[in-house]
Amino acid sequence: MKKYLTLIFSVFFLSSCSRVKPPEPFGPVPSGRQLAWHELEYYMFVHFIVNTFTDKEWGFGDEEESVFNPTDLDCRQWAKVAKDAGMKGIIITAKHHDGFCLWPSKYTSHSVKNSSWKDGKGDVLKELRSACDEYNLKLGIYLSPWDRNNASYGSPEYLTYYRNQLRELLTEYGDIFEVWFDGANGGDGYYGGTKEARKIDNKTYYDWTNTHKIVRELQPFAVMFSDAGPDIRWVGNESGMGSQTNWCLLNKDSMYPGGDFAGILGEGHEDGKYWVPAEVDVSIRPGWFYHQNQDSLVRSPENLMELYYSSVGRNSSLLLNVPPDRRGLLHENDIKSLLEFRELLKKEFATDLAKENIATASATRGGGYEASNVNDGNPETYWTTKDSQTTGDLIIDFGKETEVNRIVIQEFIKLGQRVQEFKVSALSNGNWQNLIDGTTIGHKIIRKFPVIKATKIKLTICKSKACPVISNLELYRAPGL
Ligand code: FUL
Repeated sequence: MKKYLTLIFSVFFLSSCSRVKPPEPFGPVPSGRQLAWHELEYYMFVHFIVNTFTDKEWGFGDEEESVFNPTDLDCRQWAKVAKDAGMKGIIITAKHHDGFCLWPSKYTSHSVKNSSWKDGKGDVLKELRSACDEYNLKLGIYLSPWDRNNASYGSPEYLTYYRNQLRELLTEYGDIFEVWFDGANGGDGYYGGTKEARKIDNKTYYDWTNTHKIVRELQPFAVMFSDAGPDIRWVGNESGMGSQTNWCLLNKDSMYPGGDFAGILGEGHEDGKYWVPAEVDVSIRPGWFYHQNQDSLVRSPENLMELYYSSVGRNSSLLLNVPPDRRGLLHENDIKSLLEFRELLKKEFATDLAKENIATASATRGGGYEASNVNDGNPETYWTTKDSQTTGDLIIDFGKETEVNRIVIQEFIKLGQRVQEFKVSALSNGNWQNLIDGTTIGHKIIRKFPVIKATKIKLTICKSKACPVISNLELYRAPGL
């Protein structure tokens, strides 16, 4: 008995001596649903509605339901392509500004139920749900707040309609990972035949607080996107450009969808009170909807790679739109580009040169927070310093001359986003050469630099709001220079 007690005591004593307390979280931190979203990084947007058949980008709202008639609609093809392309989910325009619904909503006749597709018995949402399940993809919905078809748009009655539709989508189609609230509103529309311009006050009309409650209640794990969050923010442009300085933080209290905030959404707010990371939404074609005359204008695999660097590589996610054609299929040109891009990605990040090599740091917190945590492949471990220290060097020693031209860096964001300035340098021919000057890191950044033969690579944290907490560092020799 005594032997056991001594053993238990010594194990307890030793482990409590060697265990050092982790840093306290600093500033806002991501919620569980936001953390899960950060992991997705790359997913598909699907713009498909009456516009696909009328060759428009914004339908007026007066389109006959019969216009919607895909000859060969196959959501399994979309899902297979998304999966093969390396994407983690699909967000579909359940309803765009024209008001037509891809599911047989109880609250309107303006939907697939009055189209000629499947004699009005079809439901695109249902088909997409089962395709996503088959290919293990997440499903998200875009439900346009602006509705150019609905007669009550602009009155309080419309809000009830909108929320009823939201409830339908959030209760009848399984788990939804993201709900996309678009801020666009051009004013004029069909509006039940009145064909007039209707102005609403973006700030007050939609009473977003109460709409958000519905999402939280029915799909507690879904993140909500808009210009102003609450969970995920627009990046401020539709050209695929994340900002190099990119805080996951936002002072969103006085912000709302459709407001004039594009200028600040890229960088976010360094002193932001809320965790609201950026999502880059961009189309693989010039338009959001399919237009045959854009078949030759599909982004090349190389161009998609640039988008990847300017989104995922800049602490954002990439929501890439791939619009189905009039058959209801993703077009061959788009598929080719997506799959070739996937191959390029594999080659770009083929072998992590930091892994298996020795990582050291100018200082550590000790007791489990050593430099070796940044290249152990475990996202839950990290290198950090004592609380009083907000700068430091992290060095990967190759042990021999090694060519390198890419770096991936991740902060352990569960403890907040901290780093304000960093640089990367290389020990080459006995001298330290500066490769990169940077600002924020966050969930992930990926940076390019010209190929250098180095024996060591050093990440210097020059300025941080609190002790830096780095969970991952990868190095690559990508093809080319
Ligand atoms: C915009 C819309 O007006 C476009 O049609 C598209 O849906 C894009 C993603 O958001 O605000």
